[in-house]
Amino acid sequence: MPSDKQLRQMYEWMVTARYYEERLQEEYMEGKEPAFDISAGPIPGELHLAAGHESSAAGVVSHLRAEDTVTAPHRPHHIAIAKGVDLKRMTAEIFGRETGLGSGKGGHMHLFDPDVNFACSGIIGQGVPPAVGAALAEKKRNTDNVAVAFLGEGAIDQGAFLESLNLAKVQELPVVFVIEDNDWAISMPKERVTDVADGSKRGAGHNIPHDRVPQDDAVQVFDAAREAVGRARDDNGPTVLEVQVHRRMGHFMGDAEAYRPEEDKAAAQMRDSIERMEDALENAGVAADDRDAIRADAEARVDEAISWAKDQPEPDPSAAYENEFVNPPAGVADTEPATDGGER
Ligand SMILES: Cc1ncc(C[n+]2csc(CCOP(=O)(O)OP(=O)(O)O)c2C)c(N)n1
Ligand SMILES: [Mg+2]
Repeated sequence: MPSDKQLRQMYEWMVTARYYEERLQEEYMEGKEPAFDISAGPIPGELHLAAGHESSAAGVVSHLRAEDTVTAPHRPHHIAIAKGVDLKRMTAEIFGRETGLGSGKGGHMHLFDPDVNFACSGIIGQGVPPAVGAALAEKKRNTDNVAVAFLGEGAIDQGAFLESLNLAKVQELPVVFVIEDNDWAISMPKERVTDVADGSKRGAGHNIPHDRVPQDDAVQVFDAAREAVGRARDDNGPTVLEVQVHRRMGHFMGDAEAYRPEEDKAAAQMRDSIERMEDALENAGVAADDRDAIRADAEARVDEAISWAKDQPEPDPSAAYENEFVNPPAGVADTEPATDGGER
């Protein structure tokens, strides 16, 4: 059971993430309607929101420190916020600004903050092998730091995940795999791609301890994650932990979800993890005024980060070829980079 302080911290992360994404939605839709022009507005491109996933980040990251590594998927904001990623620079990145974490080139799916060892990627399952690599490095350095890879249930049949489980176990690495099961991979319901309802059982085939939290209750996640992270920190190897979360929105902003049964949409709205946290705080004797103050502080911080980010300069087009892995093909570097986003 978390302490009062930990409960407050979890609540703060959860309400920060929820409000942050509500504000991003408003900003994102600017200029995109009526025909949903995905390239228009201050946040062009896709935006995947994690409303309904907050409990998994809050419960797990409560047990982590800055030195621990976290990798996240394309729905990263709740995890990044809990891990302590700089909110202003993260927001500037989402708005494509020069002072963003990746100089405005990565966008919301590619946030990297080396100060708190956080990275995420739009490639499904991508973060899993690097988390295992980070765990291997920590083991070789003889630290007690751990790594956590968050992934969606849609990623657990990726070869990279299964290979990572094997290596993590055979080397007894300090890593926790956290599967956020929201029942959907874009428009694909889980039961159409796997016969295994409990994805944490992927661990069993590799002799890895595994657990599943059947509802998005941050306190239950906290308890399960204490064991999993503790096992890693005590050098007792990996764990697979699955958390039942809910996708309260479409896969991405603008997704009309024509494929999704109405009952499923309604079920995702029913018992919200943030309400559960409010009950937990109430039971722990944290007064409603205190909860309101936590929420108000979180909202002020988010509003400040968003207005700061919107004031930041856009990157100079001449920086487009900086920090690339390879030189541009012959002839490309001599041409002016396109500034209008159009075809060249
Ligand atoms: C390797 C790879 N294959 C396919 C995609 C396209 N894609 C983006 S999100 C997604 C579904 C992911 O589902 P899940 O892992 O359950 O995460 P969720 O979106 O539900 O949080 C897919 C297939 C991709 N980004 N990367
Ligand atoms: Mg999913």
